[in-house]
Amino acid sequence: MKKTLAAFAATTLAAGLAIGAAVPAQAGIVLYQYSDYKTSLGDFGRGTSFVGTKANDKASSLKVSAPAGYAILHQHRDYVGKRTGKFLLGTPSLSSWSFDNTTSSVS
Ligand SMILES: [Ca+2]
Repeated sequence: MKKTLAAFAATTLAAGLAIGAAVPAQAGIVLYQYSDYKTSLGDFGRGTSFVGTKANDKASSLKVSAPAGYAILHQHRDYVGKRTGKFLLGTPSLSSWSFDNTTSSVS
């Protein structure tokens, strides 16, 4: 009985660590394809050197929450090109920041 419980705990812990290391449950920076937080493109974290082909140059709004703290959007991959300031909460309209359909990386 004791041995079984220990094995279960070890398995659960290993699985939790594996999931945590690979993809955080909540990265805290959700990009949306349209303004006013419509149609999620995914939840990204700071340190996203490329948002992926599906989301590239498509974001029109974003929401920032823990654990991200803030988000800076970049025009090109690897954090180069034009950039935004720090979004602490996000914005319903990236076009008002002249950054509509532009985001390729996030820091
Ligand atoms: Ca871009």
